[in-house]
Amino acid sequence: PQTIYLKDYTPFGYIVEHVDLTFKLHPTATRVLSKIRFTPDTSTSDKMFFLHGEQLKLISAKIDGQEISPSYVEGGLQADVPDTAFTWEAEVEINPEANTALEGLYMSNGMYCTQCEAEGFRKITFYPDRPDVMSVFDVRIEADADNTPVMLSNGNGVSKGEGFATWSDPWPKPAYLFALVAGNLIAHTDQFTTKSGTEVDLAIWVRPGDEGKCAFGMEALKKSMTWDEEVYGREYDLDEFNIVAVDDFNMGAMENKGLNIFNSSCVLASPETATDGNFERIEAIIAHEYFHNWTGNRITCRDWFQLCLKEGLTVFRDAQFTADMRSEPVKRIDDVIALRARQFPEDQGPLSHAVRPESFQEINNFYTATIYEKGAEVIGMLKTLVGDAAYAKALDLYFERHDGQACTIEDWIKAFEDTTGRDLTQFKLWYSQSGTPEVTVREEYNGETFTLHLSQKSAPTPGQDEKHPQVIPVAIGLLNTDGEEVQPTMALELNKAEQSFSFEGHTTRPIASVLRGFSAPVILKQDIDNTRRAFLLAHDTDPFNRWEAGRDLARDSLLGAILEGAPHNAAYLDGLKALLCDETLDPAYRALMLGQPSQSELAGVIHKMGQIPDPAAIHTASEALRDAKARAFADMLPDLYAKNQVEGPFSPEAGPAGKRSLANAALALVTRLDGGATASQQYAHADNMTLQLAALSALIDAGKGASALQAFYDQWQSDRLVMDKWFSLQVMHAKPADSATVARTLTQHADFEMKNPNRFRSVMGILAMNHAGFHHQSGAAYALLADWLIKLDPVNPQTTARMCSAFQTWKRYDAHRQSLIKEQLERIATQSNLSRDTSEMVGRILD
Ligand code: B3K
Ligand code: ZN
Repeated sequence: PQTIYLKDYTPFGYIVEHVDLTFKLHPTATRVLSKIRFTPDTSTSDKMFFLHGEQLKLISAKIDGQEISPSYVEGGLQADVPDTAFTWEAEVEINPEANTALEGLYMSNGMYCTQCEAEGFRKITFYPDRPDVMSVFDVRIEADADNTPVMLSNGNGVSKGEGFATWSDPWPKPAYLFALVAGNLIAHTDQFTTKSGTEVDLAIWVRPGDEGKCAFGMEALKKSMTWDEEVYGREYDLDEFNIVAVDDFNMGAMENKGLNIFNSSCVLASPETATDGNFERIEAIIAHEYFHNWTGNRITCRDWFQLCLKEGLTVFRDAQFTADMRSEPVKRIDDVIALRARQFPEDQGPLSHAVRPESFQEINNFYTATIYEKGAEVIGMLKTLVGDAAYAKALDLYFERHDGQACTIEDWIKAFEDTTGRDLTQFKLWYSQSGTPEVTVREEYNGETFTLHLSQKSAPTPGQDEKHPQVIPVAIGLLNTDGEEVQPTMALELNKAEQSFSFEGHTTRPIASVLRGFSAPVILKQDIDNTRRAFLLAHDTDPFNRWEAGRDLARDSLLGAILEGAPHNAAYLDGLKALLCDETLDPAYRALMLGQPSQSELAGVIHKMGQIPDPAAIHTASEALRDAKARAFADMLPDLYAKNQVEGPFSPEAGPAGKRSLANAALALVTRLDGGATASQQYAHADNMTLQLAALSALIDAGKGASALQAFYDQWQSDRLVMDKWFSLQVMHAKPADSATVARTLTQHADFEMKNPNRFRSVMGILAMNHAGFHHQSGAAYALLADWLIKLDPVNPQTTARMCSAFQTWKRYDAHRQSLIKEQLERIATQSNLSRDTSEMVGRILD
């Protein structure tokens, strides 16, 4: 396969003035008629007329009304065209039903649906399918009125009648934002008035039967619209905003202009069927896609190397939104847990790449935690460095200067340089240098001056042997021994390999709280003992670092147990106990405090220490620490559980959700003591999915899940999203030696569907997340996953390629496991007709 390089960017030689599309929908033979007005772009020199096109049957092509015979080339066609404005017309035939890759126009349960980002539009018609080609689109859809009464596309509805509908989108957009949905759909509707007084019709379209699961998403949408007006001054810009829920979808959702398409798992929710975690995620994804209207759609990317321009910024914006709607510290902690779980392993293994990569084979492989989450961290650092007011000014300038354009990271950075007068050249290394920097802190005190000696170092990553010092905002605060702040939070700017920062006038030695709020995506190395950590756990005034102190204690306790067979750290358990009883603290925050580093995170830490992680030992120690907590907190757990029961009708708001999460965390520990008695009561009385699922998990862990699992199945077998949970839970909670067998058995279940990405992930994706099960020494799980990736690749390359990352950490493990994994990777690599997606991923992992 061909490698594409950032440095090779050249603009398209033509301007697309206008696009007219007519769709004659048919499940196996859809006709797409296009009429496109092109003008040569006099500012460019490249006058080769190339249109992308894949899997299209060309019926006819015309230029200015004259039939032509274009020449087919790899990935599209070329034609001789006039050197003045001309009209291109084509008719093509496509087969939506055969499209199991879920890219382009496809069918899901009888409904037509599109996914065009990144390069799916070329599977719909011949077009310059690149994000820097923007145009206005008029669309006419024709379909059988009985089966397909609803027909939607981007922009505003213009007309509709028996068997047709027309749409017009006045905002120039790249083809990746094109969308069409048609089928038998029902709308949950509402209205929103923008701050300048425009009425917007809102609708969430679902399959009949799902109408009752839209209300929460609609509220989230209205909150997002208000928030973007208030915080970023951004208003919505069309007369209508439509959201559609579709069951078969490769990712979470898609921000098509005026017509967002969602994986049904990311929009449909009711108290009975969705957990608190689902509600929070739905609210965040609705916000994320809505926010793209400005950061992504009005201002888009020049090329796919600039993907973080829209994704990093939009993730950052949705995180701000969630922090405002819910709890800021809880959101920050959740995000750091996710970053360490997903981005750190990526950045420290063979798939490591820069936030703005320099090359790729298949762009779909670069919708990664690095582009999204590290991309958002980079924006957070920029905001910390320039300050809130300058950030707001820079954003205003960015929107004003670049509205309607396809931009680069240079444009983004320039908006900050021009508002602040700062030179951000060194900061830009965050976009080009891959890997997770390590920041080491050493303290010095002479009776008056307290000094922090900071240094930074980055390990080599694929293609980048040498690293330069980056600009790292290290937020710190100083406490006295009573836990009072003697230096409020301030950001130190570390921009050299080594640097010292002194604080004068401290007649007693202050206690430093370093990297507050996780002010940079780095690994902090601080030589402090557990007494200091216990002090910070009890007293740190920064809620993130207070949580982090507990996390560090837990990690050390686990490492001691895993590597030296040491008993669990009593200071950790005592400190944690005091905190759990502290009713001045938010229950959601206390629930997070009860957590501990995941087994794969521990494996990563042990690997970084230069040792070989043993998944079985890590599992044993993790379970033992949970047992130790259950015993140490035995006297207070029933009370903690009882006090955090929520009375009254279900509300998914942060307050009650936090109480449920603390009660459920207590339940998991109580179950270790009472063998499942409390859990079976909770299961019997649960009237919402959060309580029902937590009880079911606890029962499975107690070895008493069989009848509840059957009851759950009987209750929910007709609800696809709940059934995904039923599949996941069994794999997630399978014992290490049983995991592969449990997963294999589930793939033989009548309700397992490999073609539905949610269902596939709920078994195979979860298997890869069951650390001790996946890495069981038998190698059974490696082989099972590889079997299924091989089966899925010809059906759905995107989802297959994404799941190959389960193997990305393979070099952490012992020679036996490495050879087992290598064998599977090589088996995948040598399949004939392997997709470009999967072959790139496997190639990079093996490299
Ligand atoms: N922009 C889409 C992701 C498209 C993925 C293409 N493989 C969703 C989002 O980030 O909002
Ligand atoms: Zn996005």
